[in-house]
Amino acid sequence: MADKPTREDRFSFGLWTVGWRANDPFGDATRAALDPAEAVRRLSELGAWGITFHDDDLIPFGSDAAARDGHIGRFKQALEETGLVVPMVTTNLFGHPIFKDGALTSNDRSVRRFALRKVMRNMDLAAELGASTYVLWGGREGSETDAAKDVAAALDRYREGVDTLAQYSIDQGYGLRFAIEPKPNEPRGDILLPTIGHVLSFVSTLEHHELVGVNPEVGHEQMAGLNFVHGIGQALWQGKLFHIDLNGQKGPRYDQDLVFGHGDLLSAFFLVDLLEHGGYDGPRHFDYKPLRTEDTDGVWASAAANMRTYLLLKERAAAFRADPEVQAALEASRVPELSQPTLAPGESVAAFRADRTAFEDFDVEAVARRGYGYVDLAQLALEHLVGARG
Ligand SMILES: [Mn+2]
Repeated sequence: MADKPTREDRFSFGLWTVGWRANDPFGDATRAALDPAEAVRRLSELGAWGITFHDDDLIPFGSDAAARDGHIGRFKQALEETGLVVPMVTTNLFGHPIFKDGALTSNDRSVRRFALRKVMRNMDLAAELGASTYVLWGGREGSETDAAKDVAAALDRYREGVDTLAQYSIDQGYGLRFAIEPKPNEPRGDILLPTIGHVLSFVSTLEHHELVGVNPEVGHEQMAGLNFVHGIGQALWQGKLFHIDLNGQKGPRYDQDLVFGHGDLLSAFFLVDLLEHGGYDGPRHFDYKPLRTEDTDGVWASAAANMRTYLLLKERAAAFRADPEVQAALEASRVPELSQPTLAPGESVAAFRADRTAFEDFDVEAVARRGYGYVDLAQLALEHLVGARG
């Protein structure tokens, strides 16, 4: 069985996750407010490594300077006591009515200017607390009717906004990297930069593109019917997986934010396998919501469940990789062969065209008849996942 989580596992949680009071569009809060310092202490006891927050999670919107200093001071004291770190910070650009038409892409220019200043103020705090990643989730950047938003102009403003923030980090020497979080819808009817692919493409147009990557969330891609593991595979391939939001989701529906693995377990298994063996060394950040049915004890049980599930899947993925039967099945399925370039080293296009074995003399029918054995491979993975094999 998996060990207890330690700081080396680099598990982090949003303050808004364990602190969610469980108010939803149909009902009131079911839990009392959680003191951020208490969140730090409890997460530390459970073996977490880091805590993240939106400005308004820590400092209620509209707090005066004295109240703001008090909130930050108590939080910092808890961090010092526990040794918990703040690897990532983000901005709430969606809660207050001022952002009802978006922030960086609001049609109202004064709202865009206010939003940029709100982010910059929180970047100052992020740098002070030693954060290295700044997440941008544009939850209100979008529309409900296509009449309302000039998408090209909105993307111009989005780009201007991210370029301005990146320049601010450079000028201040903050060394922050930015991670844009895609989501297809909710709270807006349609959100700009809805998927990992949209973000990766957008980032390539930025002035400081090297400082900007993606923060994909399991449920957000699945809401769009997409394969999260493939999305993460491409983000890693492009060197753009700057951060990740782990949670659970049961297919295309509202954003469930379930405990990691409490949605599509098989996908969670392959995701952990990819993160552990695919070269990702960033935080394992949980962005989930404790079920509305749970009391305070249930909140901490759910936080522990996220980490335990990850560690169990990590253990299962390692056993899968180490199993000689799996290695033979991978060979039989030609999985390693995909890493072999299609052309030979130094082979010219002319030489390739002259190779009759590639085309004219190629036994198309024989190769077409050959099975790939992927079902065996999938079953081996499933058996490791459920603990039926070593
Ligand atoms: Mn979500």
